[in-house]
Amino acid sequence: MKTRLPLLAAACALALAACGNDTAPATPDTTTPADTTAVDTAPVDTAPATPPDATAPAADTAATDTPAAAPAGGDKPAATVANCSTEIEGNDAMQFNVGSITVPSSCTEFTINLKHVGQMPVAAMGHNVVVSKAADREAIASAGMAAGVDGDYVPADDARVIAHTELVGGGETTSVTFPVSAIQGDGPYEFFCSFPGHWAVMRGSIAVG
Ligand SMILES: [Cu+2]
Repeated sequence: MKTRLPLLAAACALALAACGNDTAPATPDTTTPADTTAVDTAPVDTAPATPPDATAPAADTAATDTPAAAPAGGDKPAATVANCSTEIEGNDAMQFNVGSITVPSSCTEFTINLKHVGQMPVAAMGHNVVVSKAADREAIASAGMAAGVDGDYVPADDARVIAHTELVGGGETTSVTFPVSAIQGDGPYEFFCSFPGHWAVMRGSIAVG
């Protein structure tokens, strides 16, 4: 026993966290005898590190599930692609009608036609299509605010912008064509509307398939 106590103390010194927690609850210094029992039983009580462990992975899975369950384009359908081009629609409810675009690998260039099917003017509900790495979307949109409506809310001469259309209002159409090789690097890539506030919801994935 005499040898064990120093060992315990040493163990406690090493495992500061465990022992610190045990000693803390045994607050009253007056109840020294109680302390000893507390220390003895406490490790056993703390041992149920199992429940925290059990919850931790659960929380982790939930965390990873959420982004996976919320892809860039939400649950919107994939765009219809033909002849190395597609047409997507934006509306007055701040929505694109598609959530993803798959570009055929046989295409060397790809065209996105944007049709604003709403009626609101460009200053109030303008839409464009910007293609970039998903990781650059927010920074591009922030920088684009300075460009204003006349600058299509796209930062000028910004290498992060792979392609973009002009900004259009209700009833208008626009389009942009870009080399497919531009989205064959280190993605993932997205298309989004850079109108202030729209980029958070008006977006989807674009990839070469
Ligand atoms: Cu928009």
